[in-house]
Amino acid sequence: MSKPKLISFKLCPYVQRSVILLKEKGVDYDIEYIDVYDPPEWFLALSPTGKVPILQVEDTVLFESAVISEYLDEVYAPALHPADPIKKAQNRAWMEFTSPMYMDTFNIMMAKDKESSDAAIKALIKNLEGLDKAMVNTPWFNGEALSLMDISAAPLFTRLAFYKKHCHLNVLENFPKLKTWSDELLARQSIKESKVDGFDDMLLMRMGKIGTYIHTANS
Ligand SMILES: N[C@@H](CCC(=O)N[C@@H](CS)C(=O)NCC(=O)O)C(=O)O
Repeated sequence: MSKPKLISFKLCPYVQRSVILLKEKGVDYDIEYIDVYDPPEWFLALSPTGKVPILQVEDTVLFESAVISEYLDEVYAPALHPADPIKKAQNRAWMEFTSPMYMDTFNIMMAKDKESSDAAIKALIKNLEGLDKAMVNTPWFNGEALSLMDISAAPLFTRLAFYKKHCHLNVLENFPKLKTWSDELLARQSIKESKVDGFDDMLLMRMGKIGTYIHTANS
C-alpha cells in the first residue's frame, strides 16, 4: 500500500484527528502544511471544500475528517470502532456531536468583546453538558478500549487545556467526568505528539492579531 499524504494546517483540530489516528495505527505517512488563510492554488484544485484535512491516497483525494477517520480505521489495524453495529452507530452519532464543538472553541477565539465571548462560551458549555451525559464509561468513551470517538474528541480537549492555561477559562471545572477523560486523552502519546511544536505560541500570536477578548482580558 502506498504512503498516504495528509494536507494540514498547524492549528486545525480536524487535521489533528487524522494525525492521532495515523499515529495510533503506526501508519507511515507524509504530511504537508499549508496556510488556510492563504491557500496555494494546487490545494484549492485538490480540496472540494477548500478545507483541510485532505488525505491523498494514490490518485484519490479524501476530504472531511470524519470520513478520513472511517477510511483509516477500515484500512489499517487495529479497528478502533466498536464491532457491535448499534454501539458503532451510537459512537458515530457522538462523533458528529463533537464536530461543531470545534466551532465553539473557534468562536471563543474570534470573539473580540465580552458579549460575544460569553455567548460563545455558553454555547460550548451547553454542548459539554450533552457530552458529559454521554460519558458513562471510564477511562475511555466505550470503557476499556480507546476508540475513534475518543480520538474525534481529543483535539477539543487540547484547545480547552490551552484556554485554561493561557486565558484562565476553565470550562471543565463543573464536569469532573470530562476532566478525567481529558486527562487520560492529553496524557496519551499519540495525542501529545499530534500537537505541533510551537502550537501554544502560534495560537497566542493569532489571538493577539484577532484581539480575542479572553486573551486581552487576561493578559
Ligand atoms: N468539516 C470539516 C471541517 C474542516 C475545517 O473547517 N477546516 C478548517 C481549518 S481548521 C479550514 O480548512 N478552513 C479553511 C476555510 O474554511 O476556507 C472536517 O471535519 O474536515
